[in-house]
Amino acid sequence: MSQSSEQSFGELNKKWLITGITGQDGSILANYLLELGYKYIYGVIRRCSTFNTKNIDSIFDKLTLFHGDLTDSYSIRKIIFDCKPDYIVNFAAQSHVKVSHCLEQYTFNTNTLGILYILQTVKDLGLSTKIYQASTSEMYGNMTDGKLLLNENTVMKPVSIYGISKLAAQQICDMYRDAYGMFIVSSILFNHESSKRGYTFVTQKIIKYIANYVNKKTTKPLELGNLNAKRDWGSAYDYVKSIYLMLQQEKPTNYVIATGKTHSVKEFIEIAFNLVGITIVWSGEKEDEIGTCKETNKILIKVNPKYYRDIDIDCLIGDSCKAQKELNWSNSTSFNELIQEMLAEALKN
Ligand code: NAP
Ligand code: G4F
Repeated sequence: MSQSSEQSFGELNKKWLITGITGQDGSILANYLLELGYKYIYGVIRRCSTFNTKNIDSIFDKLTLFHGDLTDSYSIRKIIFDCKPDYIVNFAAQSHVKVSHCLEQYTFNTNTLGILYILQTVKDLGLSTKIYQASTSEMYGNMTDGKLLLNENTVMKPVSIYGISKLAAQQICDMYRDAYGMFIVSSILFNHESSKRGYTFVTQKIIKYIANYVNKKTTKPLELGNLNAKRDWGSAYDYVKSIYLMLQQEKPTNYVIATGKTHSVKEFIEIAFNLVGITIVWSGEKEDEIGTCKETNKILIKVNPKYYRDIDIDCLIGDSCKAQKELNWSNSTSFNELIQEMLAEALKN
């Protein structure tokens, strides 16, 4: 066996522990690691009264799953003690921004204290585990109107409980890295989507509606909140690859992962409907704004203020130059391609 094949054989025997493996990113990362040839992939799943494994059903037999919860420090300690992983990827989170204002304490317990339990355990056990923390563009708050691209050095002023909980988590990670020399990477992920995205996030909510409308499963309009918010939307498949690369570097540091382009919720709607031959015409203002089908005059989009946020971010757009340079990572899916992929998948079901 050559030295490099021995090295890659050694690497592929390393153990990965993924929290949040049933979510969008966790399930995509688990699939990607299997494709790369890794054998030991462990995941943390929560006890649920209904099935929550839809995203990992196709690879269920190739994974080792542990019941655990980031709010239960003992369960996290025990899982890490039993697995002694080479990598921990912490995707588990109460990841819904609007819900974070209803579940403030729970959001902190999961998103902030959860990673703290992981770090404490790895440190106490003296493991040399490489740790990844999923940070978010929500940490910036309203720092740009679209002209300034947000990067690793931009000042952050989060406006949601979710954003604040994640900023505190990132600061804890930075402190552990500086104080104890641990390999800890946080990446500031801008919005990223796929067909595995939860249905309460705006992109998948729109896509699911269009698929149902086309398949004649609904005739009612789609109700949404802030149609003018702008987000930097990328593909979860591209973003998960960047996370793998960050963990293969010699030195840990934080990275922004973004496409560098921003689009409004309205633009997403227009493009997605266009793909099924419908042109949306907007009229009215604020709560009275509606989107009508040009071809039939039927109202397809309505605003329902119940989906408004107590405070929202108007615009997000990121600068991933550092990741492009140091990781040789690049975004490979355009906004239109992302919408096409999500819609094609939804129309199959
Ligand atoms: P997601 O689909 O909402 O998945 C969240 C995962 O966390 C699910 O597996 C969920 O389990 C699990 N989880 C929630 N609370 C938990 C708890 N208390 N203990 C253990 N597990 C728990 O999120 P995602 O889109 O994959 O995002 C992955 C990570 O990246 C999250 O940390 C998110 O905050 C962050 N992030 C995402 C984006 C994005 O655009 N997707 C952008 C920036 C940052 P159940 O399946 O049982 O609910
Ligand atoms: O799809 P969203 O819920 O994503 P949001 O709030 O940007 O959060 C996502 O991205 C973050 C990265 O910046 C992640 F950290 C976080 O975990 C999550 O993955 O909402 C996007 C925009 C918002 O401005 C919202 O007000 O869409 C607007 N919107 C309009 N109508 C709606 C709706 N959002 C949702 N969820 N549902 C609506 O009916």
